Amino acid sequence: MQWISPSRKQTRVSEDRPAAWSVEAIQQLLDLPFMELLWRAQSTHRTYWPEGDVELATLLSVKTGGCPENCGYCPQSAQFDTGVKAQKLMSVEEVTAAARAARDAGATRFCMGAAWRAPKDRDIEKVNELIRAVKGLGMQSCATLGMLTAPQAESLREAGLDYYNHNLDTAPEYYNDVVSSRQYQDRLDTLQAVRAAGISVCCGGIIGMGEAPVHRAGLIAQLANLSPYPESVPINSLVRVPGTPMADSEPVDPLDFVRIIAVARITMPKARVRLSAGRQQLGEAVQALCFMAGANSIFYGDKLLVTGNPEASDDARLLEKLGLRTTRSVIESEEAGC
Ligand code: SAM
Ligand code: DTB
Ligand code: SF4
Repeated sequence: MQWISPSRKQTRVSEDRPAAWSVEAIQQLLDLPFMELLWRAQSTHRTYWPEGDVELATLLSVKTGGCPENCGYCPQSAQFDTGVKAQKLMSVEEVTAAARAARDAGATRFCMGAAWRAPKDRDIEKVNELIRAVKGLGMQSCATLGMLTAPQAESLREAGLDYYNHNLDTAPEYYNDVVSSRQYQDRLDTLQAVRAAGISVCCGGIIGMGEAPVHRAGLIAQLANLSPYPESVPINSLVRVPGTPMADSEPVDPLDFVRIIAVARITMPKARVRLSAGRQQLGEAVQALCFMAGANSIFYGDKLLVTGNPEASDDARLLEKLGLRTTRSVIESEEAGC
């Protein structure tokens, strides 16, 4: 069974938004009184996502650590001493077992992450086998492997890849404070190759890296102005990992984080907005506000790539407490004709 019923298929739209979102317009939304902002975001959410379901996506680091890039937030960069042990690409058997366990625990999407700057063509061949294995289990597949060439993106698409995750992370003006081993344009080029290959785009960013409010608005403007905007938008709160240059960053004000989710929902109404890294620090009440603000996807499973995530059983309990249904349960009731 495929966990995508016809009514859940993502339609790509660009017409339900202004021609371009200015950073000022986004900043004005972010500065609204909190209740006004939440009301607007929840109204948009109800209009575009009447089922109100929450997608469960499970992450697996299929190739860990030893990355030559210097992204200041990342525990997997070889340039920082974070204690992460480098591991080579996992086998098809190992990945299949993990994907099957994720599916059996309720996930509908399986996301494979690799700590590469850019994969080699022979790496793509191996990842294609992993994609075919995940697709064989009836799950949506997602991969995040670093920069891609156009032929590599096409090869991934031919293997059945549904989504490619490649984050812009922050506003262009703040990017050089985050990473110096690549340029913002490199990210945009890969996103373009992914789009051209017909793969759905998963693209978001990180809040809490010392950026100013205008940079947060700038990130959302960049995402919302992609044409079309991404089908999935992961919003991460920085996980401050000892040994990374950003380990001592000021923690994000939780209500400011909720505001970012709300503005992502308003500006990209048809996207799955994913409440991503950093949920362990948010607590249940703030996560509930994020769902109110329009988050409708989470990473599900006790690990992100190398850092922790809430236990699946705690997430299941939270969704139950809030009366929120998972995408899987909505699809199953549709199929049963309920
Ligand atoms: N190497 C590939 C790349 O950079 O595109 C894929 C893996 S990379 C770990 C995927 C994304 O994870 C990054 O773009 C970043 O947004 C997010 N990420 C990494 N470390 C993080 C952290 N400490 N806190 C929050 N998000 C993080
Ligand atoms: C995304 O936006 N967040 C995920 C996923 N895409 C690949 C990664 C979060 C990583 C958090 C730190 C870690 O565990 O490495
Ligand atoms: Fe490498 Fe990706 Fe980590 Fe940057 S975010 S250091 S590219 S694994």
